[in-house]
Amino acid sequence: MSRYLLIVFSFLLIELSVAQEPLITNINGRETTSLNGEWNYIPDLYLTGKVRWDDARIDSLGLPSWSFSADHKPQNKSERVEYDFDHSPLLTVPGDWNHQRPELLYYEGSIWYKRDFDLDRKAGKRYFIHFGAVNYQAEVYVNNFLVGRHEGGFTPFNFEITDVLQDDGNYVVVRVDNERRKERVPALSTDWWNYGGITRDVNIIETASAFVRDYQIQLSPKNDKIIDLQVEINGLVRGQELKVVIPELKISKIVQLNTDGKGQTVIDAKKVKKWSPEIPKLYDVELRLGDHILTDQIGFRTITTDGPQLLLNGKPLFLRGICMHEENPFKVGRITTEEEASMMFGWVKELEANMVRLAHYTHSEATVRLADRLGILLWTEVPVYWSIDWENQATEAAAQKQLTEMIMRDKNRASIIIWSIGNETPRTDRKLQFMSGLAKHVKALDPTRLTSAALFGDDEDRGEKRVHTVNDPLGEFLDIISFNEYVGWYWGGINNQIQKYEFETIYDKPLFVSELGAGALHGFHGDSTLMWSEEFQQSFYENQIKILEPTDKLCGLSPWILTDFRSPRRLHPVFQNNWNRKGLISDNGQKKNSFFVLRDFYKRVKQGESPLSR
Ligand code: GCB
Repeated sequence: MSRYLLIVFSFLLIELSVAQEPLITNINGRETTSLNGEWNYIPDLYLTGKVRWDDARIDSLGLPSWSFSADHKPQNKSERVEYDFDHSPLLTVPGDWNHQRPELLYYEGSIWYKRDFDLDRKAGKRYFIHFGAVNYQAEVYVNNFLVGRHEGGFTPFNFEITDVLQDDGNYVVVRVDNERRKERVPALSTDWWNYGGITRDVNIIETASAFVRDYQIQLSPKNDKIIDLQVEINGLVRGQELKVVIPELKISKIVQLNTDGKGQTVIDAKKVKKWSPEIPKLYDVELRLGDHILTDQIGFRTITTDGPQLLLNGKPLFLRGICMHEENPFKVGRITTEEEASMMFGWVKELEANMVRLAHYTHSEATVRLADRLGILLWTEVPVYWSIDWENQATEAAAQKQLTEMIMRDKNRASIIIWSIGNETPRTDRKLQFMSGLAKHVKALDPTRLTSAALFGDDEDRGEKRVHTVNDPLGEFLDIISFNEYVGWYWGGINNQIQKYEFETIYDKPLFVSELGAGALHGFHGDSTLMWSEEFQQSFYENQIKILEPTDKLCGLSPWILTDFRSPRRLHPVFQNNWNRKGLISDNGQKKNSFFVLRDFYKRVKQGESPLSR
């Protein structure tokens, strides 16, 4: 075989052996070593560290020394090596690269990350490297072995590394690529910053040879006196038994495991106190396998619909919502800590809201777990957004994979009531096929929650009234009919003309306004017709409340948006400067007039003083 063929063959073998590993859930409850902290990085616009077939050397089973994954150091003073992690600058993980270095603010492409780590390896144990999220594509090398590759910027993934670990001198290299591409999800155009990098925690998980990989423990959607439990073990389980224990309820139950490591049972839930925004009760739930105990904190509640009614624990519910990006306006970057999420949720509580639409992608697990503890209801979404490549099957597979990973990670979180499969998508046959497939996929994975998507409707004049009807055929496949409503901003005339609007849907299902909003620069004042003024935004909100309050079937709204956020599409040099100004709170944490308008409305709804009060 020629040298060239040998190289190609070796690369192919390496590529083929890279399988996607099933996700290990509940990282909090496991033995972990954190790899957060400072990582050296090399930006690589031309992929120099990956593509150099001409000059390759195969080092036994590892990758060639010129590949950045090798972290190769010159072996003598004459050896030419054209990269050097040790003298390269540092980025903090977790964190997007854009806000950490001015020269990376607009960077889109590949960056190589590298760090050394020590691990006290124990005999008989297995090790996995786990990433909370990397935007968008990650290629992970441990000790110069490609252990796995992942696509999708907001969901977790892990790879087993047991066999490539060394006693000492371990290192991990990750090539992160956030290039926007037509076939990706999202695709080329979004109204948010394309923050790149290792944006969430990195951990090494230590497990026994057989361990509880994943489980779903939720009230049965058919009978709320029963908890359904499904569990899956990774590794050989012959002869082992799993016990589930809820100490506070004095529940202890053996689960029989099949030879494929799966088991299921039902648990009596008569004594369970239900989770709700008012009393967000969580129970410690233990899964005991051998001498190992995996503990989670789980709340039990039902979320259902009955015609146009939305019901939480069987009682009518109105969603006093607000949308939120995963961005901290103060640091102008991705939220990476619980403190930052806590700051955002603090504002949500001040607004008298009980629900947040986490737009437009999966936010971090820490945020969702915090919502569980605070009693905030959540809508969570995948970035099937605007004009993704509907005709492309790889795009469809990528969307489905992101949905699967989101549901896998969060299916035990009481706060999440709605899985959203997308935002503002065209009404075409192909999109219907694509997204109805996603809706069915969600139901198959998790029948205990509701599905939705932010849809479009049509306007029609009916005498004095102008009626907006939400009629997207996708509604047939969804539990909640949601639509983004920009009457008075993007359509329907400005502000004071919007009073004759009415809203309806052709479906006998709850109707939800997933967005409404208008831009205003904090501190810029004028009358209610002056574009960008706080008064304009304030009167927009006042009018919205007037037109929405009489809406039949309305089960809630989540205006756009809690805080101003960065967007490269927002180019007005005076009023925008790369900021979308539809926040109720400015980029320096100042509340605009409209914050108080919405807060007072939500107070009224909460106190039973609005036709929308439930
Ligand atoms: C929308 C989009 C959202 C945008 C918003 C806007 O309809 O769903 O992502 O940021 O409008 O401000 O235009």
